[in-house]
Amino acid sequence: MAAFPDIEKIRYEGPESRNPLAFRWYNEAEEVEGKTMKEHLRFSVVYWHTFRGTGSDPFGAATMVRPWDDGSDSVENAQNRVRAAFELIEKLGAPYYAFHDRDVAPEGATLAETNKNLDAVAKVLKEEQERTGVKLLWGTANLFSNPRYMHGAATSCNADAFAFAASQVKKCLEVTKELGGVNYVFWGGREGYQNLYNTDMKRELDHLGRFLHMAVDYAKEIGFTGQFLIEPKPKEPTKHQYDSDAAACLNFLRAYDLLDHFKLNLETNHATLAGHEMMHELEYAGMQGALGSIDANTGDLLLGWDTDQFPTNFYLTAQSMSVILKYGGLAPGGVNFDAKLRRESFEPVDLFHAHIGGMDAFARGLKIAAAMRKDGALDDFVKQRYASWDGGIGKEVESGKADFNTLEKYMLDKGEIAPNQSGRQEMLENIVNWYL
Ligand code: XUL
Ligand code: CO
Repeated sequence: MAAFPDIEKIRYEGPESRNPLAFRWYNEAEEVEGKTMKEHLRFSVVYWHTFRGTGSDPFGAATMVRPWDDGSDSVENAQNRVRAAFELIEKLGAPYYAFHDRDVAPEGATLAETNKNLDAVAKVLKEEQERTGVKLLWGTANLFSNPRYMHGAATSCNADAFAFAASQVKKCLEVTKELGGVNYVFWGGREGYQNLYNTDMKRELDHLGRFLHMAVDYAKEIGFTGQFLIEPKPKEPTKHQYDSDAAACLNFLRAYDLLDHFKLNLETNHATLAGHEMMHELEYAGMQGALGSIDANTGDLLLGWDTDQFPTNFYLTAQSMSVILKYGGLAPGGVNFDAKLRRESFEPVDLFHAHIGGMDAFARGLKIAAAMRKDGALDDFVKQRYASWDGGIGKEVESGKADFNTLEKYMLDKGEIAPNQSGRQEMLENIVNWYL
């Protein structure tokens, strides 16, 4: 039985369309900078919010109406849910999806039983992937929901929690490989702390380094060749998350000799919680060769937590896409909608409206970014702004020829610096608006 019987495949109808169940910008075959939109954007639907999100919050119970879900924790219900999920993903025309082990299959009484449940659901995931052609962008292990991880997983004070987490990641890597996943994500979950009075930070971070090396070794052992990604987030659930932002993650990876094996999965709302714009996080990762994938969503500037809303703001998506294009795209990563419906949007059709809006916002952002890049309006200004480094004393500094003695001599001779020029921020902000 169809889960969304009244909804047809979503089609591109162009910007003039007034059909809310059509794309106005996402035209998967349309070429931008020599690649199709589908190849650039590599959209992915998340299993956790989209198929396990109930709409409950600390003040009230579940609101979502999901006729295909019997509400039980049975393996059979989990398998039926997979069929509903692939119906939605296929009707949206999203080429990828992403999951946590515990979203797709229920935990059993023991680790062995849990692994068996996961295998039983993975079998249906594989069937549905083959039936629809939808692929797995990434898998990940949920190392935060179960109370055994109250003190963390790889950074727990309890060595058994580390061992359980390792077993869970081992199994999840096997399943991700079996399903042809092209990436594997580590979001820190409860890897962090609330208070240093009870925390040995050095020991916890050493353990996290060990844990990730074990994952790298195991991937090699089983021949999993997907890209490993770390997803930064500064707070929630713990007060101090170890992987707080792109810079902190890259420093950690460098300190523990893991840089060759990981890139970053950057999430918009996590960037804002860290006090950064998404553009900053993308640029920071990009310039270090570590831009892997994005979790596309948006926060609410009036609220200080991870609201995980669907992105609809062209300004934001244009900024993100301009950095992504600058660094050559996201593949094998993609644009993964780590976003959820408001609890008031409880009907199944709302899942379509949300994804259509997000996909259109990124498609429009891609076109805006490409148009700005084609005209070179910002690039030319930036190049010109740094022109003093292209020759003369600037070039001597960049090429390593100058030292403090030569610089002092240069300045003693010259007496004062060349006049500064305006940064023209307001003009550039206006120019960006030309393209919107
Ligand atoms: C949590 C978050 C996670 C990761 C995957 O804020 O973003 O869903 O994306 O574990
Ligand atoms: Co995320």
